[in-house]
Formats: sequence, structure tokens, C-alpha cells
Amino acid sequence: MSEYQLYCFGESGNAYKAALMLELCGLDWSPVFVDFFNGETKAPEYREKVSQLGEVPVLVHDGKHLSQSGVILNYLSEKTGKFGAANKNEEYEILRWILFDNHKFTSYIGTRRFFLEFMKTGDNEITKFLHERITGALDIVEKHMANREFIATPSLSIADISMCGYLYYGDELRLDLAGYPNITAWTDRIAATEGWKHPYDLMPREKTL
Ligand SMILES: N[C@@H](CCC(=O)N[C@@H](CS)C(=O)NCC(=O)O)C(=O)O
Repeated sequence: MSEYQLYCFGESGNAYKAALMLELCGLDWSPVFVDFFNGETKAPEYREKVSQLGEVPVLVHDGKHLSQSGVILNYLSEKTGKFGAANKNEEYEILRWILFDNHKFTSYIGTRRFFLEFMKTGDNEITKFLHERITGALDIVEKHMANREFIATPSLSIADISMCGYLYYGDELRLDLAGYPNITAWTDRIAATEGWKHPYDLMPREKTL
């Protein structure tokens, strides 16, 4: 059995953050497929045995079940000494971007994709609202990335790994990122990191099962 197990599914950008971190750190890990689209995260057994929060990702290590991608990234960074902060200021900066990501970036991008790509709702009041929020967040990140290579620190950190979680799903996002050259250069830079893999090459995918 691998040292680390990650409850995940390929379509989950939140799970991808943890999967990418495990991979970039060269850790011995394996995915445990969660059948999200058929309601597994809502099942009482999942909530009792895997995650009280009813979500992926969940990382199992050393008898612990860790949930929330930000916690998992932090845990793995502490365990490996990789992609973390060099000092207190960097630590706060990394935390700041992970919190921004969870509230205003990933959450809106992932939810809108869920409506449009998986629920096939077509555009409606909700997706339009989300698009406005996403555009606002993208503008902030685009400006921030104008004169820097990575989000929070001089080199790749867990803040980048968190923020980029949904940005490799291409057309599934139904977002035009062409007007965001700094963001595109940044995601290309992350993708050029040794060991980087696309979400669908790291985690089992519902559609292919
Ligand atoms: N803030 C959480 C978000 C996790 C999350 O929303 N995961 C989704 C999949 S991408 C999920 O499992 N949703 C199940 C549900 O809400 O029922 C994290 O970063 O881990």
C-alpha cells in the first residue's frame, strides 16, 4: 500500500491541488476514486468514515484523515520541506493567497464550471453572477502577476499549487483566458515544473470509467 492515499476524482480541481503537490514532491501516493457524480460524498458512510465535510480531497496518512486542500498542502509542505515559506512574511503571504483562492477564485470558477459543464444548465442568473465574480478575481491576479513569476514567493509555493487548481481544465471552464497574458504565462511556468502532470493524468476520471 502507498504511504499516502488521496480520495479524489479527476474532475476535481480541489483534489488536483493535493494530487499535484504529492506528485511534485515525489511522494509514494495513490488515488482512491470517489464517485462524486453518483453521490458518494453525500453518502452517510463516506461522511462517517472518510470526511465529515462530505468533500474531496481527503488525504490519508499515518492514520490521519486530512481534509481541505489548503490544510493538505500545508501538511505536505511541512512534511517534505518543499514549496513552503522561507520566513514569517512569506508564510502570511502564502496563507493570504490560499484563503483568497478558496473564497474568491477556485470556488467561483469550479462552481460555474459545474453548472455549465456538468449540469448543462446553460447561462442563467447564477452563472452570470459567478462570471462577474471570476472576472473580478482574474483581473486582480493578472495585475498581481505583472512583474513576478509566482503568486506569493520568489519560487513555486503551495499558494501557486492552490491557485492553479482549476486552470488546466481548458474548454471545460467556459472561460476565455486569452485576455490574461500574465496568468497564462504563470500557468505555463507551473506546467513546466519537473514532474508536473495534468489533472486527468493524475486522478481517475468519472467519464472514462
Ligand atoms: N475548500 C475545499 C473545497 C472542497 C470541495 O468543494 N470539493 C468538492 C469537489 S471539487 C466536493 O467534494 N464537493 C462535494 C459536495 O460539496 O457535496 C478544499 O479546498 O478542499
